[in-house]
Amino acid sequence: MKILVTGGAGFIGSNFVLYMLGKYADVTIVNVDALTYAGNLENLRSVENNANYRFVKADIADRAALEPLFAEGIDVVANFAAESHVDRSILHPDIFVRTNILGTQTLLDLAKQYGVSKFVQVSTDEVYGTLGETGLFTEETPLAPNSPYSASKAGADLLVRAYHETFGLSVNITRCSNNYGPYQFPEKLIPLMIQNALDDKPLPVYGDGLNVRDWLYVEDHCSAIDLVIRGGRNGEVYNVGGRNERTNVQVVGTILAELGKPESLITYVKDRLGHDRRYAIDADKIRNELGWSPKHDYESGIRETIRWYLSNRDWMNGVTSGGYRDYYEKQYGDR
Ligand code: NAD
Ligand code: TDX
Repeated sequence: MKILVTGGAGFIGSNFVLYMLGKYADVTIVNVDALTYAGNLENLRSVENNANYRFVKADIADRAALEPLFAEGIDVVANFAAESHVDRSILHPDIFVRTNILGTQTLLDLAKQYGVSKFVQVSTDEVYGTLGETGLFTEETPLAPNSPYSASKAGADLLVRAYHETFGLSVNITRCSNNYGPYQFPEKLIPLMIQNALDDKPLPVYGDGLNVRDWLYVEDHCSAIDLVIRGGRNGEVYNVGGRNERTNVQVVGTILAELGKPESLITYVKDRLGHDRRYAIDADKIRNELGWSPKHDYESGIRETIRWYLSNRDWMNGVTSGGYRDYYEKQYGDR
């Protein structure tokens, strides 16, 4: 099986590439990534000489750059590439529309033209909007995105649906809750707080810190996508989540305790605009239909993750300093 993975140099995409190449000898991966600020090829150092892996630097909205790859023959597209950070979408919505919507549509069009067997769109629970104190998002929950990021992801989901309904393209959409684990860019809550705590800097908690996220270890998201690629029913949406609801202050408290740092580092700052209050996923469909279950419980997964950042401070420092961006030049030159 030849899979075109987009955004494979990002957090979840790189974990997915490592997961698939580690698990299967008969899977070939072409990783297409534009290497924005969030793309880091160092994550993939261990597979760069693997015969079943190839990296191509390209923008998913650049049809001319992608077409030769589709012309070679692709079985499955797994579209991870996206602008992914809610705060950045509040500052610069335009790039979110370009990459997340136009980029997805470009890929869909090529998938249709070249007869790809399946298109898997890696979406997010944020397309459902926000929950109150109770309830869970199911696949039937109406889309009600609140940020430019989630609106652009919802737009992409609707285009995936439209290519299925109108052109008969075989598709699946996965909607996962918040991921944590190795290689996450330190703009997101968990790595940012770990880094600040290690540097004895204030930990900026938005609003009252009581917003709830449903955390899933990244490898469990990867195993879900693998199952959907192999067995997802054509046209279906699958929610993915591990029922690990935590308030942001709970998450930050665990990080401080684990690192032996004082709670006085917590600093409450101005709330995020349009800040969704609570996410929680009902993942019964993927559990029942595809036999998915998460392997990592939150309490040990978060500790394992904190230890990973502690023992990979070079990775973190490289990302923070921007030094990781030299890697492509050194490794790939003009290619
Ligand atoms: P990320 O920001 O870490 O990685 C995104 C990757 O996409 C980067 O490597 C970047 O270089 C690449 N990219 C961006 N624009 C591109 C373009 N125009 N062309 C080609 N490549 C481009 O994001 P992530 O956290 O790994 O998220 C991956 C996917 O999973 C996204 O689609 C996101 O919406 C979705 N998702 C993320 C989470 C989460 O908790 N992080 C949860 C659910 C779903
Ligand atoms: O400095 C911070 N302080 C803070 O209180 C940051 C960066 C975040 N937060 C809060 C905002 C959220 O309630 O922590 C929570 C998590 O924030 P993020 O890590 O930015 O994640 P979130 O906004 O929930 O979105 C993430 O999960 C769903 C990913 O970034 C998305 O790509 C994914 O779709």
